[in-house]
Amino acid sequence: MCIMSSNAELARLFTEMAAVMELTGENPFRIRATEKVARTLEDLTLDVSTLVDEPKRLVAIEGIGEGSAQRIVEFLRTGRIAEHDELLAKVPKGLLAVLGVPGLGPKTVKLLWEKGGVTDLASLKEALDSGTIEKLPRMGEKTVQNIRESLDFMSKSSSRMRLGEAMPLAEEIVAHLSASANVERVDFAGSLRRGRETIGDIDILASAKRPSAASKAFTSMGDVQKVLASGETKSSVRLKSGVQVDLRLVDDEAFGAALLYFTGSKEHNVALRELAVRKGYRLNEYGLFPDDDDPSPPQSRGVRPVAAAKEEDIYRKLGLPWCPPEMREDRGELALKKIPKLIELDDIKCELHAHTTASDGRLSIEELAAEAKRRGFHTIAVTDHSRSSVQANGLSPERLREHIEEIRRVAARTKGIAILAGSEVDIHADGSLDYDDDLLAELDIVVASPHASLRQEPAKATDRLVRAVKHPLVHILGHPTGRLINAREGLHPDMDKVIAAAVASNTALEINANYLRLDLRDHHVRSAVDAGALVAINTDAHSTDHFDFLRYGVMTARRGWLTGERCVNAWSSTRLREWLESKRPSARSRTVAAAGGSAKKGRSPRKARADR
Ligand code: DGT
Ligand code: CA
Ligand code: CA
Ligand code: ZN
Repeated sequence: MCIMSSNAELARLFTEMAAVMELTGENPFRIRATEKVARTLEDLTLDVSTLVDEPKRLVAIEGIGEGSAQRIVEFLRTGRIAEHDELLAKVPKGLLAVLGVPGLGPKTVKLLWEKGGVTDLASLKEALDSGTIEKLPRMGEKTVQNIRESLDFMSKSSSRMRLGEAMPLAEEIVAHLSASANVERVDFAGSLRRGRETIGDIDILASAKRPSAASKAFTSMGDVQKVLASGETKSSVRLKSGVQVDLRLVDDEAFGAALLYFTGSKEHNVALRELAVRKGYRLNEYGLFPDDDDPSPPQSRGVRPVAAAKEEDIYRKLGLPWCPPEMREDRGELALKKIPKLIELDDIKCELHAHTTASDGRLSIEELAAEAKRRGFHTIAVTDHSRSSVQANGLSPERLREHIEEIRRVAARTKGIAILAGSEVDIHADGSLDYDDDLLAELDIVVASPHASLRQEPAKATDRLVRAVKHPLVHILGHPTGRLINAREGLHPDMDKVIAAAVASNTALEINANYLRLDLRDHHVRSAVDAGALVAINTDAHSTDHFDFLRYGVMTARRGWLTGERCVNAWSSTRLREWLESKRPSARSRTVAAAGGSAKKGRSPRKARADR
C-alpha cells in the first residue's frame, strides 16, 4: 500500500522544479507550464499511477504535455525524476526552506541568494539581524518587517500536521489494517478523532487475534520511513510525510475503555476520572472498575470491570450521556445532562460560497451545479471574486452584470437544484465593500470576505469586520480572519464584537471548511454559538473535490457545539430563501405588493420602501 498518493508526491516534485527554475532564471514559459502540471496533479481525481502504461491518456489531460508525461512515467517507474535531481543540484540545499517562508516568492529569494548571500534559513536570519538585508535593492522597511514576522510565525507554528492532511492518511491505515482477517476492531483516536485543526501524531487503536501479525502489517506499510518501535501492545512509525503514527493493540473486550482513553483530550480524561472516583469507581484505559481501596491496578488482580467494551457503557455508568469526541475538551461538556444535537455532515443541504471559471475556479456554472446536485444539495450559490481580487481574476462590475445574467440563464434551464447569483465581495481595509450597493442588491446572496490587508491592527480589523457584518446587503462574513493554518496568522479582531454585530444584523459567520483555513476556528464557533449567531459552513469550492472539505468544516462546527438549527446550510430551501430575501429590500417590497398591497403585520409598504 502507498499512503501518500503518487499525484501528491508528483505535484510536490513539479512545484519544486518550477521554484528552482525560477531561481536559476529559466524560460518563464517553461516555469509556468511546470507550475501548471503541479496544479493539475493536485486537482486530479484520477490516480496517475493507473496510467503508467498509457502515456497517451496522460497527455490527453489538460495541462500535461508530452515532456511532463514522460517525467511522470519516469517517476512512476523509478520513483525519481532525473531532471528534478539535476535542478536541485544547481541551488544551495537550504534555499528551498527559504522559499517556504510565507510571503517570500522566488523573485525575492533569488535576490536574497544572489545579492545577499542567503543560502538557508540560518543565513536569512543573520541577514535580518545584521541589517545587511536592508541594503539590498527593493528591500523596503515593510518587506523586511514582513519577512521577520513570517520567520517568527514559522518558529512558533509547530510541526503539527493539518487535519485535512492527517485524515486521509489515518483512514488509509485503518482500511489497510481492517482488511486483515486477523484484526477485530480498528479505529483512530487522539486529536484526529476530536477533529482538531492540527494534530501532533496519529493514534490508531486495534484489537487483533494475533497482535504480532497486526503489528507487522502496520510497520511494513508502504509509506513507512522509519519504524520507531514495534511490539505486541504498541508500535510507532514515522511516515514519509513526516508524521508519527502510534498503533496500540488492546483487548477486544476493553476496546471502548481504550478508545475513550486514547481519544482524550487529556483534560477530559482527567475530569472524567475524578468524576468516576466521586461515584465510587476507578477509570483507566482497561475499563471502569469498582473502587476497592487497593492501590494496585484492578485489571492486574483479575477484577471484572463494570463497563469496558463500549464508550457508551462507561459514560452511562457514570450517569452521563455519550459525549461526541469533538466536545471532549473539558469545556463544560461533562456538566451537561443532555448533549445538544450537533450538526452532522448529512444535515448540510447547500453550498453558499463557490467559484467558477469566471474568476479563479475550475468549474463552469453548469459543472458546479451538477456537482452540488450530485451531493444532494437543494441550493448552490455562485460567488465569484470581486474586482479588487486581481490575482483571482475578480469580476469588474460590468463582468459581474453579465455573469448574473448567465447564472440566471443556467438556473432557468437546470432542474433539481436552485442556483443563486452571488458574489464573494472583498472587504476593503476600512470595511467598505468592493461593489456599489446597487449592484450588490441585484445579487441573491452576498458573501463578504477579507483578502488583503491581513496584517491590520486588531482595533482596525474589528471596525472593518463589524462594518461589513452590519452592511444591510451582506448575508455571510466569509473566512472572517483570513488566517491560513501554519502559514498566515491573519486578522486578530475582537471576535466578541464581531459576533455581537452578526447577531444584531442576522448575518451568518462562515466556517470556511477548507482545511488550510478552518476559519472561523473552533473556539470562535463556540463563542458564536453561545451568543446565538447564525453560522454558515461552506467549502469555498474551486473544483469538484473541494466539496470533500465539508467534513472538516463540520468537525470544526461540532467542536464549537453548533446545531443544525443555527446553521444556514442545514435549513430547508424555503427557510434559506426567507433569510436571503430578508436582506433584499426590493424582494421584500415585491412580497408586500404580491400580498395585494396590504402590508404584513406591523409593516407598512412605506416602511418597506424606506428600508432600501
Ligand atoms: P496531539 O497528538 O498532540 O495532537 O494530541 P492528542 O490528544 O492526540 O495527544 P496524544 O497523541 O499525546 O495522546 C493521545 C491521547 O491519549 C490523549 O488525547 C489522551 C491520552 N493521554 C495521553 N497521555 C495521557 C496522560 O498523561 N493522561 C491522560 N489522562 N491521558 C493521556
Ligand atoms: Ca495524537
Ligand atoms: Ca500519540
Ligand atoms: Zn475567499
